[in-house]
Amino acid sequence: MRIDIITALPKLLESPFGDSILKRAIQRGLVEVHVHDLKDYGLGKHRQIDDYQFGGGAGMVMMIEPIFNCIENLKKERDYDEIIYMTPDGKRFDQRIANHLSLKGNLMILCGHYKGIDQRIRDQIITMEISIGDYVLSGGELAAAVVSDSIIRLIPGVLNDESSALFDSFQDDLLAPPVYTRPAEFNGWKVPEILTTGNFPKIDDWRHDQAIKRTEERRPDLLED
Ligand code: 6GU
Repeated sequence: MRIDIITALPKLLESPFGDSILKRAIQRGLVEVHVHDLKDYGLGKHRQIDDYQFGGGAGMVMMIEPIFNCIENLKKERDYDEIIYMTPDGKRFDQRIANHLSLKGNLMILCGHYKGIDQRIRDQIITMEISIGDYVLSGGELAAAVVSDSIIRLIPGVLNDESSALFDSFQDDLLAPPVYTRPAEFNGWKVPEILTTGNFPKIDDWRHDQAIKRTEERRPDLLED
C-alpha cells in the first residue's frame, strides 16, 4: 500500500510515522507514506496557498490551484483508489471504513486548514470525505495520522502477532476484554483466577463474556444491530 498525504504543515506528520509500529511497517516495505508540502505548489514568490473568501467573512480559504497542481502531479504517476479530504463535516470514521481502506493499493489524503478548501476541489476531485469525530481540530493532519494508523496496522505483517488485530475492540462489534500481566497479585489486588489456570477453552469463554459485559455497560449501542 502507498499513502500520499498533502498538507501545509508536513512537520505535524513526522512523529506519527517516525516511531513504533508505523515506522517499522515503513522500514519493512509493507507501506509507503509520502508527505507532500502544499507550500511547494504555492503561488508566486510568497508561495501563497490561501486567500480571502468570496462573499466576505472571517478566515482564509485554501486556494484551488496549489491543491489542484499537487494532486495532478501525483495522479500523473499512479491511479488512486480514493482521494480523501479530512474535514469535520465528512463521514464519521470507524473500524468498517478502516477495514475497507486497508484493502486498497493507493490512497491520497488531503489535509485542510483555516476555513477549509475551495469547494470546487471537493466537488470535482475528492472521492471521499472523512471526519474522525464530532469535535473540531485545527487542521486535518492529526486526523490523517489517526486514519493512516488505523489502516496501516491492518495490513498483514504489520503487527507481529498477526491475529491480534482481529481481537481488537470493534473488530467484532464488541469491546476488548480486560488484560493482565505479572505479578498475579499486587497490593492485594488479584488477577482473575481463571486466567492463571491454563484452561484455554474456559479462558476464551471468560474473555468473550467479559467482552459482552463491557460492551453492555459502556457501549450498548454497539449491540443494537
Ligand atoms: Cl478530519 N478535521 C478537522 N479539522 N477537525 C476534525 C476532523 C477533521 N475530524 C474531526 N474533527
